Amino acid sequence: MRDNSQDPETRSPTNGQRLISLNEIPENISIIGASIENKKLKVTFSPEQKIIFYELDWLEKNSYENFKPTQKGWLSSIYKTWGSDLEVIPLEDFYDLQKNKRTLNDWIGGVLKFGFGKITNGPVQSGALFEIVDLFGYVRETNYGRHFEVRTEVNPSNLAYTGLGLQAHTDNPYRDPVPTLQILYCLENSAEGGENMVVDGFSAIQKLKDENLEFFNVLSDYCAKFEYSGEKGVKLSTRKPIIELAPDGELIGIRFNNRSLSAVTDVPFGKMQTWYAAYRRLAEIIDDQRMEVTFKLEPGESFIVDNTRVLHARKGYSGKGSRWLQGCYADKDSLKSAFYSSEDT
Ligand code: NM2
Ligand code: OGA
Ligand code: ZN
Repeated sequence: MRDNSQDPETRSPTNGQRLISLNEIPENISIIGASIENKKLKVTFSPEQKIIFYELDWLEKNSYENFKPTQKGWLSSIYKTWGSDLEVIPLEDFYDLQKNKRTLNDWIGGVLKFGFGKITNGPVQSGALFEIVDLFGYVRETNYGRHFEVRTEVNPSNLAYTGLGLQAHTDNPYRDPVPTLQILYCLENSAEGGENMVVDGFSAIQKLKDENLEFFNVLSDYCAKFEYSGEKGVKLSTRKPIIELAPDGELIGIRFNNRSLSAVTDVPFGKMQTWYAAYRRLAEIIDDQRMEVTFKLEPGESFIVDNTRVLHARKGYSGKGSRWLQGCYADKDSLKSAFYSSEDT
């Protein structure tokens, strides 16, 4: 409690940051008096003889006696999982998001809850995707550039730059930290095919866990390995589990990308068969049409995904016509920050 005092000697009134370090608080600290005064809790600490007032609602909000982590794989209540029956997807008009703070905030809230969102009626203009990032945060630059052109190329450095279908995946699992948001913005899409699908990875993992606890455990207990070295001067490799849990068991991420999984060498010999069976079953769940929401982007439309949770896919395309998307990465911390800071105003 002493460490969490809100008085101006403990916390800066201008920025809220703590001014003291823990070793400035005497180790033999104790409370020698407590009473309610003016709807605040007044506490006297010895040996400092320091009197601190605590707002009652602050104490209530920060009470930790009810925190009981449940079983492995528990999901924060801010998320709502979904499948193909998802009725209302977070969808908003490009210019309404720019003009109206409340509209923007509701839409961001939806993206945080469902892990993806769509934007319609944007300009059919190269670089317009940056205007979406500008609504809440910053571009995450990588070896693919500040943004990348997703269209068919000769000698492609990545299978995304072909007309092939792409199984549902998360991007860049070979990177650590992984980009936590991706935006894909459509400029041309007259080719045959080229629809996009999104799949809730957390929902898929919950299904896997309900079906087979051993499968869930093996994919969260052991590291897979992902790599990318498709262009000169780049050799990315990361050892992470397909299902990522926080130390208290919270489900916090999925890494799934058939193109980038490398030889998995960190699963014990005796568990490898189970690991592959689990990986296969998870892939089947992910590929199940009952899990996916499908749309074909029109020029000027785009979507954003939480790349730690929602997988995206595309159907192959060919024939007359063309397809051109621009993509970029950004991060979820600023999306959350934009959402929660607007609650204060
Ligand atoms: N691109 C589109 O993570 C991946 O390798 C998927 C990424 C090349 C930036 C494609
Ligand atoms: C990607 C990707 C999908 C598409 O660029 O990461 O998955 O619709 N593209 O082209
Ligand atoms: Zn992708």
